[in-house]
Amino acid sequence: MVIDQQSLDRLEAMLDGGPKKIVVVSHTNPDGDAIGSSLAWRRILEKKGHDARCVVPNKYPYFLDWMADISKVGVFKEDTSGEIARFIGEADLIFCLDFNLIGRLEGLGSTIEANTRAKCVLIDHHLDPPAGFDLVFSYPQECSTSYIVYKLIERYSGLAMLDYPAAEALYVGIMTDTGNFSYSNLSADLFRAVAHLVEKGVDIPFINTAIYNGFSESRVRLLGYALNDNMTVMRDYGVGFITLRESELRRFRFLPGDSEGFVNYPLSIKGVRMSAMFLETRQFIRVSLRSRGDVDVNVFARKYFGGGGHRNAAGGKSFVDMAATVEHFRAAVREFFGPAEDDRK
Ligand SMILES: [Mn+2]
Repeated sequence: MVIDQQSLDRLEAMLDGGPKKIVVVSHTNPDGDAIGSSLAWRRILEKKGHDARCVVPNKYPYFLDWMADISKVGVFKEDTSGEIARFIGEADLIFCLDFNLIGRLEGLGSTIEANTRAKCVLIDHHLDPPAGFDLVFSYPQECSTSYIVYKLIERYSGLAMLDYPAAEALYVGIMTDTGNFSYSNLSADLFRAVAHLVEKGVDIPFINTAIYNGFSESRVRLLGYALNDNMTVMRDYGVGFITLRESELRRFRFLPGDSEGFVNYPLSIKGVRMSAMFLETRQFIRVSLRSRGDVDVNVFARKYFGGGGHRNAAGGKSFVDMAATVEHFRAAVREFFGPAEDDRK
């Protein structure tokens, strides 16, 4: 990927002329890429002399707790003092990382929109066309926002400014968003970037253990339960899905992030090319979708669940109960893939 000179010039113009108040915002239910890209970009902005803060709508998953600077990430939902809203109100610049619709940030979104003075810059790799930004760095073909931030740092400040904690944060984002380097959007240049992060001291076995072997016992038991009791495989379509109701989540003392990665398990079954997970929350059912090859779950998520994302990883919401959601999904699968072999006769 190449960042064009004109956008870079505009970014530099926005950041020039003395220290600025800057907010680095990422999406609801922040994942490794959201947090990793934000922490790294904030560090660069700070090194450039700016007063920069990371803010997310709700709490990040506990398996990221070990990351440098993470305790300084502002969680908008948990801030009863209004301090985060004040900081956003005073900000000169707002960077939006790893999502492209401010409307999806719920309460945090309206707080951002209330600040009409701040310029909004997007850095993202989701497919939906971005709207309402003053400057856009959107590269939907790239594996992660963290990789885009790496390329941006390379051009904007130079990689000498990338210190160990920032390199580690970017590695976490790239690793988690590529399924530990197993998805289809990997390039030789991405591995050159990763090689550079390793040169900066990134300790891969340590990070792997921290992210993938840092779960609670109840999370592992919930996974076993979800797969054994709550997974359905629609063999004729090569589709598998998992349901998790609120009562079940309570039984396993569910914490945000606990279901991270569950949706990938049906895809590990031979012949399954699309998987879904339905996670019940108080307000709606969160729908996660994954696929292999050219099965486009971005299209599926848009068409049937009012969402979107990437070709092989997308999400949406359902506002009816679990039984109705599953029925809607089954019908959607039949329509999306056409009649199965058995139905054809
Ligand atoms: Mn991402």
